[in-house]
Amino acid sequence: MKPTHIEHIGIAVNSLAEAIPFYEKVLGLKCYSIEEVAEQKVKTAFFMVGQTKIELLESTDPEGPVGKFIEKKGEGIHHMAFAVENIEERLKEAEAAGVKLIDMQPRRGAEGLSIAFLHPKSTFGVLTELCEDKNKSK
Ligand code: CMX
Repeated sequence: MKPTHIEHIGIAVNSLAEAIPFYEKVLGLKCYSIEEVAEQKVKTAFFMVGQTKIELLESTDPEGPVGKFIEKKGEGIHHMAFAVENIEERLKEAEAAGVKLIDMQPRRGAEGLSIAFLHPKSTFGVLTELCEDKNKSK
């Protein structure tokens, strides 16, 4: 797959309002965007660290993926996202390698990226996301 870099690390939190001050005041990062992704039942906050982002995830519905995760495991690292090129091809490669796909086709995620998830049961317990910025690769 040869990811170019870690695009972001997703961290599940109970409350963006409570978590953001740690990233801003203690780590000295700037929250540059807050966005609701209704389809994923989350509100997100983004910080840039070098080439990589931190994505804080607050659930908007206890039945959504982050709501269920927090209920089961509590706050913490929720997923890791790799930047790839030609995401459709990368998904086919993952499937051919026996990895269970959550998304057969990429869909639109936060910041307008094309995203697709690989199932944590196939990726050694880490929910893994592939993402591509189609605007950048044009
Ligand atoms: N990391 C690792 N393991 C996870 C996990 C995560 N983030 N989420 C769930 N699991 C594990 C559970 O612990 C559980 O394991 P056990 O069977 O051993 O107990 C198993 O996966 C099934 O968990 P579940 O609570 O029953 O949840 P579902 O099967 O309904 O869904 C998953 C799990 C990963 C398929 C679902 O959360 C999903 O589709 N995630 C992708 C979408 C997503 O996470 N969106 C939020 C972020 C959006 C964004 O970044 O914009």
